[in-house]
Amino acid sequence: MSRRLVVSTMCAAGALVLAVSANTAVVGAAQKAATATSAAAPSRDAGIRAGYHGVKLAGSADYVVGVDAPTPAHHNVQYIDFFPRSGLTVTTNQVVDFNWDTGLSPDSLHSATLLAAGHTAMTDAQANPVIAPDEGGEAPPLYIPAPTFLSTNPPPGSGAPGACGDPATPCAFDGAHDLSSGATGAGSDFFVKITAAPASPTTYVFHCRVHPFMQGSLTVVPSGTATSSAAAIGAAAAAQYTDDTAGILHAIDSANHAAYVTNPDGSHHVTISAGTETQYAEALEMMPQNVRVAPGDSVTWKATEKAEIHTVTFPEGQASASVDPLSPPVCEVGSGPDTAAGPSGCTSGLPFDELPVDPAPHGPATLSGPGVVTSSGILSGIPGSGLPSEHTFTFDGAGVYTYHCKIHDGMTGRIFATPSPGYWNVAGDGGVFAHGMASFAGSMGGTHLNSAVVGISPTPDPGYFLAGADGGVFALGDAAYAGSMGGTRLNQPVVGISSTPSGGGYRLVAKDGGIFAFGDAPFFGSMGGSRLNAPVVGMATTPSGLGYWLVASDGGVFAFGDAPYLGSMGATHLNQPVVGMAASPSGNGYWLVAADGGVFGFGDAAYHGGMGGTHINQAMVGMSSDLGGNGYWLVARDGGIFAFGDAAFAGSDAGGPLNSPMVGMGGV
Ligand SMILES: [Cu+2]
Repeated sequence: MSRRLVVSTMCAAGALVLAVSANTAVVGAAQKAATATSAAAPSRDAGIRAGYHGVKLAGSADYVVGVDAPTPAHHNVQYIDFFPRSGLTVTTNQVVDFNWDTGLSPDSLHSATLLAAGHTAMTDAQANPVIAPDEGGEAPPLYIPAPTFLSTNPPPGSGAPGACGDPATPCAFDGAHDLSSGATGAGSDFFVKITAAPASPTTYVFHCRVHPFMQGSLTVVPSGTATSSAAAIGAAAAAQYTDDTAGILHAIDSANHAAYVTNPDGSHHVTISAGTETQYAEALEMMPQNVRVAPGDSVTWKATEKAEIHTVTFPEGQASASVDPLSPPVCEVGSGPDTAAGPSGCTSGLPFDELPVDPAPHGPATLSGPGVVTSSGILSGIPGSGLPSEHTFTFDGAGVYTYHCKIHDGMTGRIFATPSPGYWNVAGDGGVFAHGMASFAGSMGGTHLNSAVVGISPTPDPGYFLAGADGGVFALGDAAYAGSMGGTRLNQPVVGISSTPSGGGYRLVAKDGGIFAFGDAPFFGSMGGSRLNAPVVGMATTPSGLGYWLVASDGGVFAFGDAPYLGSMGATHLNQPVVGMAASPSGNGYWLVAADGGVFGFGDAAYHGGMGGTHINQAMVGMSSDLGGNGYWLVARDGGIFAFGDAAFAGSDAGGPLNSPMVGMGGV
């Protein structure tokens, strides 16, 4: 086992991001919530790339039409949209640049296909389907016809007769023949010169053959008639991008949750999403990307998109090439098996005739450990496709399982199978006490520390981070150190740490609500610089890692990033101060715990009991949800553990002498 120990004073400050956004004095809980929400809003907007306006006029083009648009930060979004989709009025001999921005999702694939008069997206999709049954009962049973993906003319610079598409040799659109760029992705351009010269204004549809309902239109008017202004086209594209992006980020927030059900035998069944969509954009993401289970648990992926297909394929990358539903291009042979398309192409004159598609699942439904090669086959919510919309795998062996979609390679996820239940308690001197299935990965007990340890956050790798009041971070076990505030003067001491679900980063929170973010944990705002009624005492992270909550000792809750605000105790009289919080694994709820053991649940974080009103020997200092979120543990200053719901009691440290009181806990 590797053991990476980082002493705080040796740590250079990493990605320091201090709080600036919230600056209003806050009074009651309602106002706190409102402030937190408005503080969070600008950071979401910051995820939208500034400066994209759909127009980057190249010297030789009169107009630019964006094909798809840059993916928002931290996301893999493909826009099923042209920018603008609203009509463009042009005239004969003008040039339109269809532009695939360099910032598109790496999985984006679209054609810009201009249709002859009288052709519609629907008639073109019927003539050039995305996917069709192979003729003659061949195996595999489906194929993608070449013309759907190929350009109608040879590519520019190829020297072949009719080659076109660059600024020097734009392809001619005469209005009588379809003209297609072929399917392509980020960083491409397709220059089209309008040669159609209708006597009266005539509208032509353009669309994407990969996503047939992604469409826009060109109206060609006789010369001398007014045409669109490039500035107006740019403004329309920018407004459309803002709307599309807000829509897909909202859809991602709705889908980015794991639903846990605990079975009678104690195992869990988890349901997550493979992609989500709006009319104009698709999230090519496994949501949540990182999911924690116990060995023996099963996970169901739901693919509900009506315009996209996906697979869930283990492991990620080339190692699962044998179960890829897409195989290399072939030439169609009238009788007998199709043959591989060679460099000289097919007798049809095309470079290839079709791409075979095998939609079936291959490999076991139960994975004995990471490295097992298996695939769901093609999943889709496309109505009438006959394709299943969900698939379930069971994870028997402990370990980290990587997977992805074989259609969209960048659509990745991980399943962390960690024995459960168990928990770690941490004391102020850095001592760590592991119970149940939680494995001990080292501690700072017995080491001289510059300041007291204030919290622990487990990672899936397995291991955990400890945070010191001075902002020092200690990475133990396989937890990967990503920076700290040790050695930097802080306005207020750090009071907690919460790692991302991947284990690739963490955030520290200070007493004044300041947030310090490291590794793969983006900063989405903080309460640093705001006047707080009560000090911040704890934090929790959402399942996506793209949001977090802070809690103050008066029970006020502040939500940032994709963390929903679901209520607080800020306006309620409490017998004892709040000392900690835990998020429900769905991301749709959280619990607060007070020093007297009172527990307050919000959202889907159900109340399973607490110690409020009961005599306890020592004050509570923290809490943790169990794996399924149908139970939780509380830990007291003397190491006493109180288990509720289906969280199993796995031992405590009460009764034994502690060198230093407990300050927090983490569980699985
Ligand atoms: Cu996919």
